[in-house]
Amino acid sequence: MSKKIKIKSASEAANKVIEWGESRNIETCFDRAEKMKPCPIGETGACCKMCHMGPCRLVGKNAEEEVRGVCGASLATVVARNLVRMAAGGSACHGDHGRDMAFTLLAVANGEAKDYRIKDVRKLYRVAGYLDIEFEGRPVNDVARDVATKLIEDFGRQRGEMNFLKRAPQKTQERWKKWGIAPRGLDREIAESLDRTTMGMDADPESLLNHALKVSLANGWGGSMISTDVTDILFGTPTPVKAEASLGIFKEDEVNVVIHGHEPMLAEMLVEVVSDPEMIAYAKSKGAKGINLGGMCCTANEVMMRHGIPSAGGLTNQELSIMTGLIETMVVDVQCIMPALSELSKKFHTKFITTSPKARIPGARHIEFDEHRAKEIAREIVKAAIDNYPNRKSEGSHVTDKYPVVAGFSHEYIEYMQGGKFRGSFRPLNDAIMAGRVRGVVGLAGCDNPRVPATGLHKYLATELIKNDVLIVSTGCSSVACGGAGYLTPEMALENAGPGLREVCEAIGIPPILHLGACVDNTRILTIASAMAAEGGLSDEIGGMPAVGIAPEWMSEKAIAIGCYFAASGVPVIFGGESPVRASKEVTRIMTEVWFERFRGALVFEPDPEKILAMTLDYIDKARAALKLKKYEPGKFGTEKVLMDMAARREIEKAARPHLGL
Ligand code: MSK
Repeated sequence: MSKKIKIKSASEAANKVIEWGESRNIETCFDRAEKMKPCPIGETGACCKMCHMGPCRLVGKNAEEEVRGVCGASLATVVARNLVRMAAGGSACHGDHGRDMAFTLLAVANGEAKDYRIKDVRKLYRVAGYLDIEFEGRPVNDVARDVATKLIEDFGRQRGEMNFLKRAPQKTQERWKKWGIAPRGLDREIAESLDRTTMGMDADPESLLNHALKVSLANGWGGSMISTDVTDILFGTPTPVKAEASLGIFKEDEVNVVIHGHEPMLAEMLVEVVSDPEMIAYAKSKGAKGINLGGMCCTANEVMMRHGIPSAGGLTNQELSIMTGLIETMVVDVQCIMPALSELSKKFHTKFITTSPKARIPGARHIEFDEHRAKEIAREIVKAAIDNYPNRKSEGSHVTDKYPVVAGFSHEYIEYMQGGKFRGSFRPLNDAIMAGRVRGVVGLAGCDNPRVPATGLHKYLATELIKNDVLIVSTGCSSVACGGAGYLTPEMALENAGPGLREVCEAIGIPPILHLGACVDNTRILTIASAMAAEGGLSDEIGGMPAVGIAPEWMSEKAIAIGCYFAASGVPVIFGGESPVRASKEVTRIMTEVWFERFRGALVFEPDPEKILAMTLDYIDKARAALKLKKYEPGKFGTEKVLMDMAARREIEKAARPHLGL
């Protein structure tokens, strides 16, 4: 790379493409981030545009209490209202994803979406159990219809509580009840968020922030959890799978199709269609050797977790992948799609296709997805890509960098890997934490961001945390960032993990960073934390565990909603970048001190990555001390049960099921 170019991404492959683009005056999000300075008032949460007496800029040298808008709203009120609206926006987006999944399950159960079938019946029964739906001896589709119907009803529930709340530890639920944040239906909490924050409504920052927690819980333990469960039911619960990541996944001699966004319904069909012999023959008739499907952002995570489809990257790689010049079609579903892709694709031969009525982009070709005709639509898209192959020009930055990845760690598999099908539990992990072999657990999540060297904070924190014997569970673009750096392999543990974590990873043959899925799959972390609480020996609720959530490069309202539902569930969460609530000391105090007192979680903003690391280890060590666990000392462990390796697990299964001749 030439010296004069400022590092924009922490990925070498990304920087090569950025440099190539700069030499041809092709603008990307990195250039726009440089040109577009954040609004200094809005960035701190101090701008109120809820009515037309303003917008009011609540700035000035006076004390916080004295700064008021035209209506007299205080700075704390305005900042809190803005946070509630962000949480509601994020909850609506991820929640709608869950709703779409539930409607697809209903269509499958009714025989109306014939290209799909239920792949994980065991998971369907497990979810039916949570919902008190009888499943023994009933036809699978009847159970699925009841499950889908009950889940869909939960979105619009007007009274009572959402069904999945009862999956949380009892003590965690009691805290929600005590502080009035156990959500009814997701739709009701979103409507109330908009209602409360309108001019002349709720002006009490504490009450407003309570509602930010409530609407976010409706997403975390409702919309997003429904998405994770239904996706597993329909497309299979992930188990470890090998894949590859980074911009070098594209093939020069094949038709390259990129699927980008979040929802996996179309992506699942594309996986089938690209390996259809008829389609491959058609691609060969156009001079290509085959069809190569790659993923982007969280749709990539969905199909990587279940099929080993490679990922080209996260948020900041979407434009760069088109700039490789190798993409025949980029097809998008919903969420995190930069409108810039439309104009950019015209500079290359790439066909840019939108598919959701909720995410139309001017200049794109629109082929609307409909789960009732899923395969037919997927075939139309792949055919359009093949037809475009002869139009490929030599123009583009053909990078070759790619890394091996091991993904596919569902919470069910994590339980299985700790004891096999018949003795699966979280006992070994809890024991390893109690003995100090594993210092604690961090959920590393969230977006990558062009305002920092993109993916760099994920990489820094991932390596430093595992050095400190912290097990990482990752999701979303954080997983993509780690995968694109070669961190999601068991070898990463051998080379970089502290001695205790290394031993644990070696015993079971896992990476020290477990890829749990897309950003809706943060709910898998809630399930794991609940299982650890139920297992005993640590905290008997999610709060108080030696566990922290980090989103060092977040940018989306969805991240705010996730941060809030983790805080309400009892997890201290640290976000990178400047705080969107920093205009108000009062709001900052409530989100850190008051939330910690009430729920044992918090949402803290800290731009300095070294401080994020120090705060994380401090939270973990304080939780260990409060639980009276052995003081963490690298290389010095207490005694605990040894984690079972693969051979030991097979032995147990063999003994339990001799007829299978395993
Ligand atoms: S895609 S919300 S940039 S994680 Fe889930 Fe990535 Fe953030 Fe979108």
